[in-house]
Amino acid sequence: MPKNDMKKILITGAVGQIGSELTLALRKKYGKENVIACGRKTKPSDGLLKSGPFEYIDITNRETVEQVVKEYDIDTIYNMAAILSATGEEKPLLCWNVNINGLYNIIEIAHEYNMTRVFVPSSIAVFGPETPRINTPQETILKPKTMYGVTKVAGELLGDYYFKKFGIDVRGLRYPGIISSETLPGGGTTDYAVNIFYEAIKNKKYTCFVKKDTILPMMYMPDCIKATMDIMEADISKLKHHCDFNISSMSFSAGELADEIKKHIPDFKCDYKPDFRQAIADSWPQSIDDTAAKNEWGWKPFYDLQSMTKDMLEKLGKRNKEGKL
Ligand code: VAH
Repeated sequence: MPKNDMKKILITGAVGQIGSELTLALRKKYGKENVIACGRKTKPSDGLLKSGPFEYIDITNRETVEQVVKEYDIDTIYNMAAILSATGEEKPLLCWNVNINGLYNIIEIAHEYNMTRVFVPSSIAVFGPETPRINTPQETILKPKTMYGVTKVAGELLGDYYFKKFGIDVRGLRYPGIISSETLPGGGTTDYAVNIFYEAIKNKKYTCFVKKDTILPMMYMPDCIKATMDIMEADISKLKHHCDFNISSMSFSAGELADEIKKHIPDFKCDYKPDFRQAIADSWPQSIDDTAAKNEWGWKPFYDLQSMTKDMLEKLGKRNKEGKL
């Protein structure tokens, strides 16, 4: 298939943390009328609504997805709808239903309508305490201790199965924690790394729900968006992996993040009161080996802790001055 063979794209979870920014990036590249943003119930922002078509669907209800696929002649799906790790521990059945039954509907529809490609996000949550935590290998033990992690391992295996059995071109990335300035995350263990910026600007103080020395792999949203679009454009003949690429850009502790923010807001105070999410964070890697992504499709991050912090504080500071934070 030619490289830019994605002509009509459906993106689920389009009002979420990644989905809301990915929608705008896809519209910029492929044309706003060619990207159908879909959400389940959260009202999209005026900006998102103005940027192109929006439809309400529920990926756990196959008919609602199929209706949009037929109406817009969809040939590519980015399935960004998901229940994240913390919410998944509070509501494990909902997590399974959305992340697996919903995913199954998406992949089966892609199969039935012979679609060009499907993007299925995975996560470092596929790893568990038995996995080497430093420079975690691409091929290693996957024994997650969260329902979210279980659904991500199952999602990778389902995608690979459909690729091998039916030739459905399913691709996926093991996202680290994603930090962004436009849409707050919801229900993730890494949400502290986003909330800290908002609180630092609004209140000059933040109580972090993991310990100061908790180190996790993180990525700034612009790099996440680039990786997601690059993998979907990659030449399939060069890919040895499909649904489970490790990707990485930086790792830092909650304390190092707070110190970097203090370089810009000197009187910012951060204290630490770990909750149930500490155990989830402790089961995940501290750093990731993404050699496969670099070799197979040229993955290369741009942002580091310093440049991300500067950009985040500039963007949020501007919105705060406009009374929009
Ligand atoms: C979560 N943000 O915290 C997600 C992500 C690696 C973490 O998958 O659940």
